[in-house]
Amino acid sequence: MSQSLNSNDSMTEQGTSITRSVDVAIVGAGFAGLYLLQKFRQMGLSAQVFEAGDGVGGTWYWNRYPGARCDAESMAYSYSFSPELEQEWEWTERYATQAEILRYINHVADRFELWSDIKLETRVTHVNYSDESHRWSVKTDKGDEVDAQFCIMATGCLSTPQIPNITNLNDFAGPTYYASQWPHEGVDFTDKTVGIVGTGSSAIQAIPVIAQQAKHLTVFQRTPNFSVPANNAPLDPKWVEGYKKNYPDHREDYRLDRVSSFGDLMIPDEYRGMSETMITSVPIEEARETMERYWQFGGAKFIGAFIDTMVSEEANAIVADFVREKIRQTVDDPAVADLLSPMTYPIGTKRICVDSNYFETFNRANVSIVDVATNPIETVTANGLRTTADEYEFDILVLATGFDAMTGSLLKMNITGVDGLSLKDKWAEGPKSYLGLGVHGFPNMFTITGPGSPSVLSNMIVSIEQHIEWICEFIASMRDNGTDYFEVDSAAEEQWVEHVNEVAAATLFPKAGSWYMGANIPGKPRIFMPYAGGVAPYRELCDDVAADHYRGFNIA
Ligand code: N01
Repeated sequence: MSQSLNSNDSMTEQGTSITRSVDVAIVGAGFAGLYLLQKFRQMGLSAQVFEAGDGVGGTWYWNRYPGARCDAESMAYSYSFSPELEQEWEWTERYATQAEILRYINHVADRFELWSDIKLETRVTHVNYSDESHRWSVKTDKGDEVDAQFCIMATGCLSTPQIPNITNLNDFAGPTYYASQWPHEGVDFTDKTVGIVGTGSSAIQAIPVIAQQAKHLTVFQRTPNFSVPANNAPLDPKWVEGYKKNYPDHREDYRLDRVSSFGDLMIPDEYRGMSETMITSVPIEEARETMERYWQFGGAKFIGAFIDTMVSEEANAIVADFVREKIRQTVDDPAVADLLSPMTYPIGTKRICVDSNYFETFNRANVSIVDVATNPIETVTANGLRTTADEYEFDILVLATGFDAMTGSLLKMNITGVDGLSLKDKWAEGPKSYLGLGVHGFPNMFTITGPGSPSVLSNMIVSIEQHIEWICEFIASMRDNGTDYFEVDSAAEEQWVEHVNEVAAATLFPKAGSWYMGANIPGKPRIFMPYAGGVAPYRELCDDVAADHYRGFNIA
């Protein structure tokens, strides 16, 4: 099925809409979309990127809520593909703020002159494969029509906000803000009373900051979360200088999982690498001492202090007890501490949160917590909301209610493949893919960090770069061999899905009603979506597939 790539690259501007035939259509201009564009240009391929936001940055464009910052450390949460870029960019804090990351990604778009092939404020509405031309047609809400050999979904894992099914949500007379769609001009909470629904990572970052400004903040909590202090700090320029000298080695450590997936840049040497110790094999005092050191060091690395935390209930309970004890020590009111202590799922099975003064915030006189698990929210009212027990009034409503994770954005786009098969139908019982990269029935389509890959269990930038480099090598090898068509083999897909499920079943992850499991979205199939086998083994496997003539991909 060989057609010469890049042979039909004509661009016609029709008013504000584009009609264009390209080698690659890319959906999304976050970290993945920008690097894809840069790579394809280097390969001499034409590409068109569509982005719904009016700027680049993806998750960092949308999530501007107060206190938003990354929970992976900044020196590692950045591209490694350009030595010049990594040397010239100066991160200022251990964990970068959303604003700093957005500046970085805009700098990348400027530096590599990416803007001309990105169409902003444009939402992709239809993505359809033609059985006749063997090409993809991509249509948008602005009337664009792009015809492409390959289509790549760089849509992010947490980009479709969940609208909570709370009765009369629109009845609230004051302003309502979603954490994931925060106004660019910010929100002034001075002298305002505020209600916030949700206590996930977003709320846990926002609550301490809103509390400092608001007259009163009421937190409506359904499920408490485990959270570890970030111990954020400015980066020491001398330390950064030393780190930058060895940047390639540090990057390799991340690629090969020689550090925790989340990051341990500033960690003293004795904590480097993944723990080899089982908590159940050491005396409890020694276990507590180790946990204390990790706690003081700060960050999500805490969850990797012992190797058995995510696979043994006994081990997990020791770690969870330690954190609950920390909550009791921090929160003055024992009843509030009890409410904030997670009891219903193993630690780490819902994404561990990383905070700055979250539990301390509940000692403030202007902060109160309402348990909406015991007394569920009945309805939003004009002045606030009513639970089965009481009525609450506030001026501003904040919803930090999460996302339709990993599949939400893909399923919104009306993607159809061979014989008009829709991705929605194909995934009706949960996402199925081969390596989280491709889907049987959807030839020449790739998903970046899709379900079935480590994605959200890893440093996203490391996984994004791995996927993109693997895809580009695949496309280059097809070109070298005079081919330009692939379809995932159905049996390879089945086997991979089975493997992903087996690996998940060997962990405690399925024991929580988490967004990893699709459990936060009513009616969504409960399947553990990411691949829990680890970043390094996964990379090795992908490389092995490539070396074995792209085993599992039928190429023509
Ligand atoms: O969303 P969540 P998030 N009534 O789904 C509650 C990444 N992230 O945006 O648990 C009442 O975790 C819901 O309650 P429950 C990170 O991967 C990263 O906070 O369903 N409550 C929960 O408390 C993270 O895991 C960073 O019972 C309702 C909350 O809303 C992921 O994004 C920062 C409700 C949703 O929590 C998602 O985090 C932020 C209802 N009807 C996010 N519906 C960093 O890098 C929902 N809830 C630091």
